[in-house]
Amino acid sequence: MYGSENNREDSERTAFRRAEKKYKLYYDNNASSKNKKKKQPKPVDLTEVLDFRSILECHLQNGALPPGVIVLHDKFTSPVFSLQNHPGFYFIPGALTVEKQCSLIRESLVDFPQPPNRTNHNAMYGPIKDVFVAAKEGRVLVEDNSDSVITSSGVGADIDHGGCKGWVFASEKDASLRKCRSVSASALLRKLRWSTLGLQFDWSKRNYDESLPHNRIPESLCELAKQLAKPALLAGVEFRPEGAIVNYFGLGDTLGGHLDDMEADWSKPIVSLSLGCKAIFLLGGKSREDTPHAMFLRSGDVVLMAGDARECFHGVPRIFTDKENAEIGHLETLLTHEDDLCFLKYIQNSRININIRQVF
Ligand SMILES: O=C(O)CCC(=O)C(=O)O
Repeated sequence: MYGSENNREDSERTAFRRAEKKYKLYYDNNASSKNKKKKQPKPVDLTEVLDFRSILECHLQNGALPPGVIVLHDKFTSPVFSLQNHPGFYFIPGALTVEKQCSLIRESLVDFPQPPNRTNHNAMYGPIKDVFVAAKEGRVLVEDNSDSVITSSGVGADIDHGGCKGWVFASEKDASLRKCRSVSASALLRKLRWSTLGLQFDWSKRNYDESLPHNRIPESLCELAKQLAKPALLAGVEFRPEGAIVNYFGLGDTLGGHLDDMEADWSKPIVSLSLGCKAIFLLGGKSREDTPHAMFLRSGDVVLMAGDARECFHGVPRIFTDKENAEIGHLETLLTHEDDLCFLKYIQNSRININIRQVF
């Protein structure tokens, strides 16, 4: 009782926390559902959530804009919006083509979590290669504590060390024969929360660790980010993508209010790409006491945060994975090839965010 009272106070202490709580997914225990087994999400009031897609449609039709919303560039690939009281914040609805969204989804699942890029699984298992493929093949990650050489016949015949020493992927059959700790690749994929590209971010020290092995950000992503960063840059100023964080969200996952303040030059934007299920993004002020604006982020939307906006708290309290609200029909019509069905299955319940930064 004491604990729950305390938690309630804590969760309602600041305006930002109150907004997070308002939009977060809660289940309705008392819902009079015919199917008692299926948990019902509590209804949430979305009337105050800014919808830049409808704002874009109205603006294209008759030039109208809701109070507080401004247009910064009409001549970019699509109009770039901002908020009157948030200099340095840019919203480009539908900036990514459907083809680009699909290729970024594939890369985010297959290529971006590959070593030397780090993921949230590194702390527990060390570097793991090919999690997505292993999940597709129904493989299991097992702790390899035997000294014996693994041969292609006996137990462990189907073992793939995949660059990781202590833990290795095995077939389900081999995993069951080995009496050691194991976790299915599909569980690892479900629990994948982040991967880092380019310069590796050390979450425990909250800084970039240049001593960690890393590859450069893939060229195509680099070029895309440079192009998208333009509305936030003065003419002739260059944006150098040096690090990126890929966030993976499943049902009920949230990203708490935070600042991205570990980069040297805050005049350079963070270029943030949304893929998959629709989300609610909160953009607050420089204090957690400032009431945040809530807005929908859909697959293909791009947000830039530069200058003053770099000092503003922001977070993602909600993703929508139900068919009606996820709004990923355009992905469903493109990811129909047999080879793409595994990506479709993942993204139907998930959201991916790629945010690209200049570090120095
Ligand atoms: O998921 C998003 O859209 C925001 C991500 C973000 O704020 C971050 O990684 O710092």
